[in-house]
Order: sequence, then C-alpha cells, then structure tokens
Amino acid sequence: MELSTMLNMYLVKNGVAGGYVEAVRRTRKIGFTNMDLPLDWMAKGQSELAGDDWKKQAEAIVNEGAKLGVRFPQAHLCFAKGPFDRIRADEPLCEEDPWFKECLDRGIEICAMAGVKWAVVHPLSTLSPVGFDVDDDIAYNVAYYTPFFEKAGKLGVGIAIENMCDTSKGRRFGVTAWELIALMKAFRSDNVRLCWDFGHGKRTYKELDQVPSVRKVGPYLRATHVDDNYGADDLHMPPYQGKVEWTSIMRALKEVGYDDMFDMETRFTQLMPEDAKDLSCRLVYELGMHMLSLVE
Ligand SMILES: [Mn+2]
Repeated sequence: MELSTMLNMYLVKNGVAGGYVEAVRRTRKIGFTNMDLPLDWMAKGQSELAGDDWKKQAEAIVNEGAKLGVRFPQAHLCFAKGPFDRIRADEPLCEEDPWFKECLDRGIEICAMAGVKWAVVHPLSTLSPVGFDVDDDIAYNVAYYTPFFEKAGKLGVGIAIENMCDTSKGRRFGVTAWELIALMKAFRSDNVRLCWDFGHGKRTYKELDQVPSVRKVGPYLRATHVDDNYGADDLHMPPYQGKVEWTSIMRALKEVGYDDMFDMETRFTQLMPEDAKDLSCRLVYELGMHMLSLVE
C-alpha cells in the first residue's frame, strides 16, 4: 500500500477548478509522488481539459509529472448527478447528456496517457418506476458503462466502481458491499474492480461499523478514497477529524492484503489562502505516512 492524494487540494480555488500543472508541482513539493487525477471538472466546463486543446493540456500535465518523478496510479472519471437531483437522464451533467459522454470518453483517454491503473466511477441509479430495484439498477449500469469500460480495458486502464451513500433525499444504488460486488460481477471482466470511500461508508453505516463491509469488498478492492466526516454530510475532511474508524480500517486493509493506493480525497482547503494550503497539504501527507507506518 502506498500513499497518494487527489490533486484537488490545489486544483480547486473557491469551488472553481483549473491549473493542473501548478497543482502537480505544489503537491510534489509537499512530498507526494503518487497522485490521483480528478478528471470530473471538465463536465462542468471547468479546467483546461474542458477546451478543444485538451490533448495538448493533458500532455503538459503528464510531462510535468514525468519531470518530477510523479505517477498517476488513480483517477476520478466524471460522475453523473444523483438520482434525486434530476428529472431526466439527458439533463446537463447526467449520463445521457452528449457532453457528459464526451467527457467520460476523454477522461479514459487521458487516463491512458497518464498511465492510470485504476480510474474510479460512480454507480448510476435508475429512475425506475418500480424504485429501488437492484436488478434494474445493475442492468442499467451494465448497458450504459460497458462500451466505456471496454474502451478503458483496451487502453490498459482498469475501472474501480466506488461505494455511494444514501442521502436525506432517499435511497440510492451502489451503497452496500453486496450491491457493489453484484454490480462488479455483472461486467464479467477482471478489468472492473472496486473502490471504497471510507467517508461514504461512515455516512452509510453511521454509528455502526463499516469494517465488515471493507473486509467483504477486500478481495476486489483496487482503489480507496480516504476522507472523514461525522456520519452526516460529505465533508471530505482529513482522517481523524471525524468519526471514521481508522484504527480498525487500517488493520482490515492489511488483513485483506490491500496493495494499491491509500488515496487522500480531502477537500478542506478550497477556501484557504494559498500559503495555508501548503500547511494543510503537509498535514495530510504526514497523517497519511503515519497511518501507513502503522501497518508496515
Ligand atoms: Mn470518493
């Protein structure tokens, strides 16, 4: 298991993303050598990857990484709006919007350019009239994602499907270990595996323990999202700031033989002045290294 971090700590300023090369440089300066490329911003029209010269821009990011000895083992592909935030699937930022599909496809190509091993996607939820029908949800995901996942496979990019969480608005698909494993198996491909977001796990299990689920997905786990919260809002705070059960999670990751990235997915720096971001990023780096030292 190695430490990595998503680039958002520097990439996002006041909620607006842009400047990947600068974010890579600053994140490297703190000590990180493994980075997670957030390729979801372009769907919102944000970042230099949203323009027509995206390939040139992506090359600049990859070249900067190579120059600094940085690897990009994990990435975020774009994710569609949740089922309760939309009426139709072809709304902007939803899976049937042609621009969204273009961004998903573009993201896969950028992952191939950057040597990404596991690109993370969110499960989709249907707007099925039956409601909460897991068979329907699995069929919907397989029909939608198969061409994208096959393209990723041909380019050598693995896909890791991430656990979601229910919200106050209602139940969604892809929340439990059981649902994720059933969905993964429906793709019938070694190139499709799982990502566990411990913050989403806390919001799902609340005062209950998410660790049995971490163990259950363990054999299929190829990516992680490390973030903390109090069991309600999706705060993406650094570990030990909230209620996530880190001590038993680290033990479980070791026991299942997890051997990919321990990937920091924090977003608490977005409103900070730039110099405070360096202090905060350093905190995340040191915390991550400390946590990994516990399971060496
Ligand atoms: Mn996540």
